Amino acid sequence: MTGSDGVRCMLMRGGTSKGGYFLADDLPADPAERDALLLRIMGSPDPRQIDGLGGAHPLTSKVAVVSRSADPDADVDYLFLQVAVDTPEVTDRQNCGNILAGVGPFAVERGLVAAGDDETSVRIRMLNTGERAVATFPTPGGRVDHTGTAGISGVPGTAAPVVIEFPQGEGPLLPTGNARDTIAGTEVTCVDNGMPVVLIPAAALKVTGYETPKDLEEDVSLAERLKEIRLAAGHLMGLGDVEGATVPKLTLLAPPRHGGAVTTRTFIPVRCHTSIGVLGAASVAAGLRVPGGVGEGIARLPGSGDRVRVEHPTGFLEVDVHVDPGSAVVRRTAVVRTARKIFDGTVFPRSAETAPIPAQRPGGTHDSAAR
Ligand code: NQM
Repeated sequence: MTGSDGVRCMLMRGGTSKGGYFLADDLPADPAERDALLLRIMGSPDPRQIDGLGGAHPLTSKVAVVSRSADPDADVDYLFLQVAVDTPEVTDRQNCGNILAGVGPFAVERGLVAAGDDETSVRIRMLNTGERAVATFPTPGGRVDHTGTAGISGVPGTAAPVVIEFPQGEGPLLPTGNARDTIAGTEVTCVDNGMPVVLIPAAALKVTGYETPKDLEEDVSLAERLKEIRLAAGHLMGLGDVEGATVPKLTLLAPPRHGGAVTTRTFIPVRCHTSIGVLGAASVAAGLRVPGGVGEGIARLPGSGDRVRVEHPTGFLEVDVHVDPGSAVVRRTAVVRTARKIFDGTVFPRSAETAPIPAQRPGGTHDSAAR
């Protein structure tokens, strides 16, 4: 399968991310061949991804591979692939809860799951982590309706709600076994409620936690501290060498400013998220509920109920999370997202034989024409 005749693909927004959704059968079965094809489809490596579907940011350079599940407890299998923007890398080492929001509607649109008359629930096995999710969304008259009145921070306008429930996970919430660890001289809480995340008080890194993502990304000494913490945390969290990996994420914590529980700035892991990932927020919310964690004294948790409002650079994300206080076991996590089909059709990958084009040519014909 070279892709020269094109590949069936649906471009969808899932939560605050965007990516190509594919049936597994429409892609090569061999992971190396599949990844090489996806790089050409997304236009990587290239900081602008000018020759592909990617949007020149990790949040818009994502792929969902979906198939019928052989597991009797799941309807479909979902494999998430992060396609790097400016390096030739595709990784399955992380999951993505935003792209997950489009998986149920996509499965119905592709005929993998029959739609209910009013709404449909799709049981999803997430192959990256082995965890499960159930997505419920409106299907009036047996068809997916992407329109609706649900709004989420970071996305203009409204769309149909996708309610995602995560049952109790099997892995430990605290991968190091501790509510607090000291890494590179900084007290952190390492947590995993679907996404490995290191919680760090912003003040410990001499920032306020209210800066813009751009300002934080430009802070070279902050980047160095974060990298040092991340590499050490990777080993402590049992993830091994995370030098080239996209996990763990790093979330800076500061007191809330808009009525929520906490302010966050999340590094994924180098770029700073313009909002926050779904599973990232689920991990933050669960981590704040851990007695003795670094969120104590920073977060303002509601006195009752499971809802935690996680503030981020473009608004907030609400997560329902129930943590058993004694055992630090997460019993249930749920979020509301929206997703939307943007186009459905055939994507034509860049040719495999194309040689890299020099950025500037003598005489600069292309560049000067563009100016
Ligand atoms: O944490 C970005 C995103 C994500 C991941 C990232 C996500 C999640 O916003 O569930 O959704 O952390 O790389 O798409």
